[in-house]
Amino acid sequence: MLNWPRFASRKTHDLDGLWDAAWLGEDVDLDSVDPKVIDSVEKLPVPGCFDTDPAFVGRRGTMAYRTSVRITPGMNSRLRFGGIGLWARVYVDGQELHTWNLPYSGFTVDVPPADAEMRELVVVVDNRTDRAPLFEQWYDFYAYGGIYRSVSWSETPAARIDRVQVTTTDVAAGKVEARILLGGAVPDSAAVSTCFDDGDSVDHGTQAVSDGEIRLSLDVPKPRPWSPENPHLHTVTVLCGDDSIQERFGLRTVRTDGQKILLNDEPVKLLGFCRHEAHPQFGPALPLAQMVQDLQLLRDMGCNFIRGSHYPQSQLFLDVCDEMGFLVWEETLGWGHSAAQWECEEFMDANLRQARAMVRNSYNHPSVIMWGILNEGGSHLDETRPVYEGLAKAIRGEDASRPFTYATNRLFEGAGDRHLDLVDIVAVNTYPGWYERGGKSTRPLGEILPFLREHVADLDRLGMGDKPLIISEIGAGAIRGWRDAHKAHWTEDYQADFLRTVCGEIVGDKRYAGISIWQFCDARTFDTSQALGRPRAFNNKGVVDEYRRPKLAYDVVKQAFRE
Ligand code: ADA
Repeated sequence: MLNWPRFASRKTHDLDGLWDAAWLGEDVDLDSVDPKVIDSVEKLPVPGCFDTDPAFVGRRGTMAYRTSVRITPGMNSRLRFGGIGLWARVYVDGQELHTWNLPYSGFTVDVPPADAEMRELVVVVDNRTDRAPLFEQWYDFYAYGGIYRSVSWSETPAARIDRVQVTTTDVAAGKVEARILLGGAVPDSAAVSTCFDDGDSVDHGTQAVSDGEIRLSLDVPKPRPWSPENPHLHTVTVLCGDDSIQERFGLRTVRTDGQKILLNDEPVKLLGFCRHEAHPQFGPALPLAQMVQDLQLLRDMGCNFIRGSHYPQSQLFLDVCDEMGFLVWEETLGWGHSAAQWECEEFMDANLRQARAMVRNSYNHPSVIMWGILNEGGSHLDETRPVYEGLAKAIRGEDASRPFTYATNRLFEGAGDRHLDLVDIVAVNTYPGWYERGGKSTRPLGEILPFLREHVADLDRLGMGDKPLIISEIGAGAIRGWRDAHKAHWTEDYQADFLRTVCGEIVGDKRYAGISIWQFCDARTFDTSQALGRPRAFNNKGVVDEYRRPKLAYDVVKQAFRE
């Protein structure tokens, strides 16, 4: 189910469902796979993760998926994949068309026309971490394998509209800029008309195409702003040549002003959680019902904010956030990078491709209010400057309408964080009272407030005190059901006291523009490198467990946020 954009004039085939599948093994040479001789003995769901299925649980290796589709002979086509893990090669009728190695990122594949009506699609998927330059075994979340987001096949005209990016320039007056991105056989000029919601269509005559795009300034009739309290959405239908597209967007602006984040020119305090797209039985292939339930729980706790850690989000999830009025930080895939990665050209190239794809896929979601990169990267090192600078430039080049950030845990390291001049919003991950830092206090809870205050002082020292500050991670682990009068680490009691202390400081203090507590739900991680600090091979810092059953801290946060 890929909801937006919609292409009413195209024949689009939804390929979600049960596909044929074959496990090819753990040590497959991917270049020698012959898509024509795949002996499919299994059936697997798309979207789905093969390594959460009982038959293949925990396996690392190669799965081939196959389906077929009846299309109009002679038509150009375009496949849309919402996201795969970790690596995929796409074949149609035995012909290799595309290889993709960016997990979680949506991508498209152009399919040449053929005389046949029935077309066979084979997708070979591999979940070995060495296939994907942006995923490493040391990350603190499990690398799932499969086609874990929706797939569709649409028949396209030779000259097509790929997307229309809508940017709000004046909320009250309903003024927007529309950037019509064309693809295929791009003409020099094209007849364009637009229509908002279910209103009348406006003819814009013949427009010149420049660099594959047409830009228009448009007025939205009966404009209604989008906000968390009133998440009103508009649609725009654009006809251009023989193709048409309908995009959904919200009228809202977001910017920073000194230490504040402004939504529609009003200060907003971000209160929420970091959230993994994870479930023990589905991995990141969460059913819509689970996404909605997650958002209902977050809303019940009084949250308006989600940090989509640590990768590009499901488009379906963002659609629901648009409709339910959540504010989202979307970020590129990454976690605590190594020295070797900074020097690797493939790493930089993959980051750039991924950042651009993320912005292009999510541009029209009003819920997405900021872009992030490189969670806990080496931002204290001068040698990482080119990567941070390159990504900041690439993201701002794609979208100048949203603030840019990265989550740092390097305020203290060496001379401190070196790249905060690049961000619009400073975001700090910090774990006082959980991970030991020099045994400064006899009771770990006592470490929390001094450390938070030290972060604020650090920012002033680094000359960054006039930017908005978000505590982008802070949390404590708790095993659900583990209660103890000593309130030791891992009890629900300790986590509850911990988050009461944290929220007591941050919620009411204007210096903090927001908080995303680590984390919403317990999420699976690897049972290797992290094993001892991660009982059950889960990151247990959720205020609900992996099945969304609340811990004591749930009500603590609810009380603090709702006040
Ligand atoms: C880091 C990281 C999170 C998680 C957390 C923890 O800050 O960004 O993904 O691993 O630490 O639980 O320690």
